[in-house]
Amino acid sequence: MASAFSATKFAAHPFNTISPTSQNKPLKIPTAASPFLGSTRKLLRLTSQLNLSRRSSGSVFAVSDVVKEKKPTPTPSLLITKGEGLVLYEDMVLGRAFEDMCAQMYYRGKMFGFVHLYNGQEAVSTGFIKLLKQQDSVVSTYRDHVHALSKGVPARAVMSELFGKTTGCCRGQGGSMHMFSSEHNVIGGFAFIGEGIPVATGAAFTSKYKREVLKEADCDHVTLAFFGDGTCNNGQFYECLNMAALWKLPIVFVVENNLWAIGMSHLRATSDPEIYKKGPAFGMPGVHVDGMDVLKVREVAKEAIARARRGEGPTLVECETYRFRGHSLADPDELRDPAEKAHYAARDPIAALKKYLIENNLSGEAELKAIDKKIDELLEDAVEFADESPLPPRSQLLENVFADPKGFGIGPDGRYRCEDPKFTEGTAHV
Ligand SMILES: Cc1ncc(C[n+]2csc(CCOP(=O)(O)OP(=O)(O)O)c2C)c(N)n1
Ligand SMILES: [Mg+2]
Repeated sequence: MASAFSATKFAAHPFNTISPTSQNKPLKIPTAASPFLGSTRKLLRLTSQLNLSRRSSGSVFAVSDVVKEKKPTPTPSLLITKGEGLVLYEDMVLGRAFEDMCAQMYYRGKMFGFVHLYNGQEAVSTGFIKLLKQQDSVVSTYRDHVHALSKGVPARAVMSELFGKTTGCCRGQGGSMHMFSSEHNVIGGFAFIGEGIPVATGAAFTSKYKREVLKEADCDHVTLAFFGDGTCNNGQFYECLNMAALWKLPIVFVVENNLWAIGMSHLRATSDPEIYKKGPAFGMPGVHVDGMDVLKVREVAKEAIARARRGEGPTLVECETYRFRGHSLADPDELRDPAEKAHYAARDPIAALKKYLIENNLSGEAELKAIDKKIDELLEDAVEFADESPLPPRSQLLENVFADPKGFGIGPDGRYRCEDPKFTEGTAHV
């Protein structure tokens, strides 16, 4: 197997940083001052630092690298089997099509509040989460639908949650930014940036505690914490890196660096934009990977997850990615440079994997089209199911809001106080 990412190299030294080689040309960042970017000097420094094609230390192949280097016949050195390739393809198509359907439903007034889509970033979710076991945990952000889908939460349950229906994975009480499923160990989408990182750190601590203190020898669960570039300027990120490294927790911090935090350029907001370098500062490996290439992401994820499972501690992985839509569906997306958008559109992770599968005779147009069709049907069904599902009863409003069932939410008669007419009149004695 043409790997990749030798495990020994990865784990050799906790202060290692590993960079990918890539044929992808780095984004040409404009040198003229722009109202949305930082100083030209800083940009020039970054352009030269991020010149991926000049990075040394061979390690992870890009889809395009492999396609270029290999003959179009399957060989034992391919990075994936046919079965694995189809799983990755189906998951990414599901993520993309689900989000496109969300946009349609949002504009038809079926969803409320902010809805943040994941289009363009699929290789990160798929590349990582498809390697997990059911008992491993995922912690997300407000951009969480696709993480939940990759982890196995049914499309019906995610769509119904978005519609605010009782059949949703949080019975309609969470909505777009709060996907949760204890069955699938999706332990939350979080609307406040950085808020999920301590929760993920706690989950990883639980796994370690079970294994080492409670002597549950088979507890080797790993937690993945997903969050964005903007979130890495938040204090909780640093506190948790410290704790995770100190206690060697089984966690992978996955930064989805899509270059923007709403309308704030990453380059303008961060003193050192190369986020992966912050790992070694805390004594854990930091890895940069092309997040538009699912095979590269998967190779990096494999080793980071295995390292955590072996009890060797956390890893910080920075995935360079891009969102193909605005920050949320309320964002007209007028700030970003069309040239930048075109640069990343040309690196669409689904198109790249499709090309790889076909050129290596792992699949063909007809087989992939059949997957696309299956996903379309699945989503039609999810929308129909969500639409027909009932809304939660009014009494569910205060459920899970108060820890003490005899507290504010429930009156002495055992009924919800909101059902007491005096409550809505504002005359109830609480
Ligand atoms: C604690 C906190 N401060 C501010 C916000 C407002 N806010 C919402 S999204 C966002 C940008 C986050 O960017 P990034 O981490 O790069 O994630 P992306 O949206 O790009 O996936 C901010 C500042 C928030 N949600 N929480
Ligand atoms: Mg971002």
